[in-house]
Amino acid sequence: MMLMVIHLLQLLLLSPEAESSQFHNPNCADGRHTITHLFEWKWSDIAQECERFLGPYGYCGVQVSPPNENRVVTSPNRPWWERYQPVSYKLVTRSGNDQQFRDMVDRCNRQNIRIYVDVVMNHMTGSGGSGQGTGGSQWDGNSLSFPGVPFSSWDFNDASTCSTSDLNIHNYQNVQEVRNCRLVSLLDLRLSKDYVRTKVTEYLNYLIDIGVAGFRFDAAKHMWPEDLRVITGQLKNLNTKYFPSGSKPFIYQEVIDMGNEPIKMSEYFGTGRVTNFIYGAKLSPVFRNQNQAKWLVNWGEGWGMPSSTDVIVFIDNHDNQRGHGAGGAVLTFRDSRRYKMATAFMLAHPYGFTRVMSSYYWDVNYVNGNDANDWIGPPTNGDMSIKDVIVNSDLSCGNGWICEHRWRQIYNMVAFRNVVFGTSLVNWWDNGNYQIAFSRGNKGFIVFNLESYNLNTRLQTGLPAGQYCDVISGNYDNGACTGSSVIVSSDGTANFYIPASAEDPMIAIHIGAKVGEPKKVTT
Ligand code: AAO
Repeated sequence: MMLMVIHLLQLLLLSPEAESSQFHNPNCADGRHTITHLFEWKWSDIAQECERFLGPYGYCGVQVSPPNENRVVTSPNRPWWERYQPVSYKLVTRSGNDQQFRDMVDRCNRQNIRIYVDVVMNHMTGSGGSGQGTGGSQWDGNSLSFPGVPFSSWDFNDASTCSTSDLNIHNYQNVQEVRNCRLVSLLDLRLSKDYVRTKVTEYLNYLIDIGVAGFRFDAAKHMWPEDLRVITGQLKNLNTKYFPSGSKPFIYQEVIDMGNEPIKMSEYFGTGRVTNFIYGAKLSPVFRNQNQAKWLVNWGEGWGMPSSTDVIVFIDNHDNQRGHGAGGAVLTFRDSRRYKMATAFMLAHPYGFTRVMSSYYWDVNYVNGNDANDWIGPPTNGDMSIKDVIVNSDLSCGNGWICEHRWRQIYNMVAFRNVVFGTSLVNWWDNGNYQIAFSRGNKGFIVFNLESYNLNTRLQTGLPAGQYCDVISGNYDNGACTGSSVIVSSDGTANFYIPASAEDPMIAIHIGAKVGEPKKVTT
């Protein structure tokens, strides 16, 4: 009997569920629940942003561009994607060097802002070519030599593991091919080898020691879950200077699974969360008036998406905002009115761990339906160094940086999410078409009008009586609303008026922006 109990206990401990939870926790500081991707920012700018904005406005953390040495691509001239072609694991890129990276991690952690590193470990540079990386290391893509690590031809998949004649991936329906051949010709590391695993693990543990909170695993679909299991099993706990002892890194894996390929998101839950690309692809058409908003009543698992705690969610990412990766015509900053609404919905809704994209501007140039400028890198100075992020007095950014994370309608919804966190979605209302509303427990309420006519109706908010600031049209500052406000009566109802022509046809209220009560952006 005793033996049976022990056996059962062992089974429980070893079950995928028990194992799966350990890399799922984002490690946010208390009361914070959203990260932003500061795509291509310099470390010195991110450090300042943690201090002057992200900390005070309630963000949890930042996804940073790959910090390790990459190939210098000059044709085209310094595209953003050169950073997805590693040369070594030294921390030297156009975003900054090792010392600047450490300074950023320390300064951000002091503001309760976590750093999540985009880790490229599926491959090194594209095949062919040779040169010096951003840190001065030599590399040779013909002989497969990367002395900065060092990796040599032994350390890559080849004809013995990949069956296509040119060693590239052609057929996404063939699992072996997707995981053992080269993604767009990128030299595919043999992660089944102990030596390769050790080098990658050393890099991850180096970042953990510096104080990062977790990782995005780039191209996870192209790595075997078993290899990731072994690698993550060798990771250290997070640095106790910033995190409770025993904390595991947060891991979210880039797996594009739209349902039409054999590789499934669920294969990766054992080593962390996954990027849910279905989310932005299905939410964008709703906010483009191509699918009725009333259907969002069971948004989340009800739409065939994985469990809330297994995913990270976002409207667009650095790939699909420019037609790379999952595609799917997602909303972006270019369609800002609809984008703000979709983002507000994401932040108000309980499903998933949320990430806000923060972009830079580039001129699109459509040729046969594709953007010929999809490669353009971040704003640069004459010597191709990355431009500083300038911030204006109205909180917006200059120098070509879009800074969606600084848009009022977005940062106030980041605070909304913090304030209502842990409550369930109640008081769903819709007009049978494109007007919807819902409460989060008795802490927050949001209404959207996607119709071409005005919304003017009385709705149950679930909130205590009082005057609330609409955090979409303004802020709660010095005890007063700078935008419009909503009066909730003692029965919890309030009247809402949203003209179809409103700048942002939505209203959001929560108990952290209630007149007469202290302002709250975290909980
Ligand atoms: C560059 C050049 C290449 C050159 C290469 C090497 O552009 O011409 O050969 O250098 O010299 C980024 C850029 C690449 C760039 C690369 C390296 O996007 O253009 O190559 O850096 O510099 C797949 C992967 C996914 C990947 C995505 C872009 O599965 O992991 O492609 N994303 C990550 C990063 C990304 C980065 C890399 C990986 C590489 O986020 O920035 O690349 O480190 C299907 C598959 C997807 C597949 C897409 C695109 O998607 O399912 O797995 O993504 O195709 O190939 C519908 C379907 C959907 C389908 C989609 C598109 O929506 O439902 O499943 O259509 O067909």
